[in-house]
Amino acid sequence: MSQSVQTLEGWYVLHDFRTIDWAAWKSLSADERGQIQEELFSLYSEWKTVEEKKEGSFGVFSVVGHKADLVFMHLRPTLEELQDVETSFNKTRFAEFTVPSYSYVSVVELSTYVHSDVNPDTDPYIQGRLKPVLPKTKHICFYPMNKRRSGNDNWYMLPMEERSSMMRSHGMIGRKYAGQVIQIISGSVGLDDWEWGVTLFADDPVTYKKLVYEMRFDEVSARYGDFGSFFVGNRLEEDQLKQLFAI
Ligand code: 76R
Repeated sequence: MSQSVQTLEGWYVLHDFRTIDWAAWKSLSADERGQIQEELFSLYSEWKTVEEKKEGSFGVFSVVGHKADLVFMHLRPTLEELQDVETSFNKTRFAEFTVPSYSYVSVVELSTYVHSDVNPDTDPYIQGRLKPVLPKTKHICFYPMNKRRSGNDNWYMLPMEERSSMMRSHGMIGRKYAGQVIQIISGSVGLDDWEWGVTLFADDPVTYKKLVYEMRFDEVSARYGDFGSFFVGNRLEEDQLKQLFAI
């Protein structure tokens, strides 16, 4: 049996994708739409407070294309708290005007393929990556992925050394994009349908294309990467959400 790799876990993550029922939304009076938004924004300000207290984080984004209209990304220390966030959204009146389109449950993960000597439980950099405040970039890109297990291309049968060396090469490519893309890798083995969620943040969406394309040529992605659906979106601050809701 190959040696597995130690992983560090941080906050739990929910990517909650919703499609807006525009016909129902448009049929409301302006007053009703206003009240419903007020209720939603009071929840939004609770999420903000949680983030300020460093007890979690969140981001709201529009999704471009037909896969969804909105994605709410939430991070919390426990799965129970994550569930509470989802349920309190579902109890809002606004939720009645949305249809769930996709969701993804995972936990922020750092693997130890690339070694460091620091104590992960106290190191501020590692702790900051495990319990991240979501970057306030203009765009988000999310997709789930697996490492392949088929025939001769079975990641999980490879010796530790080979996997480490491939992950080093992966990290080197990633590092070229420092300052342009921030990635949050969350593990979902045993939690959801894929093995990882990849969430990328950037101000220029073309950077997603360049980074993901460059990685396709790198062995760990070229030979061992299997990918799910890609979602790309635009960050919505309160004002932009209001604009989106305006009829
Ligand atoms: O944690 C670190 O930054 C150290 C190096 C590193 C690891 C261990 C790293 C760096 N990644 C790691 C692990 Mn990554 N990453 C992806 C994708 O589309 C694709 O081809 C793959 C999707 C992208 C775009 C990306 C970006 N990475 C992982 C793992 C866990 C693997 C395992 O345990 O087997 C996955 C699934 C994964 C996937 N990676 C980086 C990036 C970027 C931009 C970096 C550089 C980060 C930086 O140095 O700031």
